[in-house]
Amino acid sequence: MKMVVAVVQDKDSNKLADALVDRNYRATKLATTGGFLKAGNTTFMIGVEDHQVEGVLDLIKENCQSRSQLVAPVSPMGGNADAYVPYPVEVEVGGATVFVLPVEHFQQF
Ligand code: 2BA
Repeated sequence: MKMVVAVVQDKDSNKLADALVDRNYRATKLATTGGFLKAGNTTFMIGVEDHQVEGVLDLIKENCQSRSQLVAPVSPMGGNADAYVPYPVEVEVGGATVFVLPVEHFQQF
């Protein structure tokens, strides 16, 4: 068994959740925050049999698109003004960041 952990953008999360239910995959959605943008994103935990991993990855790929996002400048406020960038910077946020982890034991009570 594997645990697929996928960090996706909030905009894609409902579409992906619906697609997972349609295909009978079980998932848990967590409200998370990206460390860099400090903006909300969504993390899915999807427990599947090994042979289902490719199907889940395809579904994530189909339902999550990459977009550019602007990072607002943060005032140095006593910090190092040399590193301060006074204008918004555009970053490309991926469709999904995915980790596939082995599951040692699975049990439901
Ligand atoms: P954030 O950490 O908010 O990152 C958003 C986007 O900002 C990233 O998109 C990347 O394009 C950029 N970025 C992140 N750290 C950067 C840095 N140190 N310098 C320059 N640009 C940087 P993605 O790479 O597609 O990541 C989207 C979200 O996925 C991340 O949101 C984070 O929540 C998660 N993520 C990405 N890589 C991860 C990892 N290795 N471990 C855990 N979570 C990760």
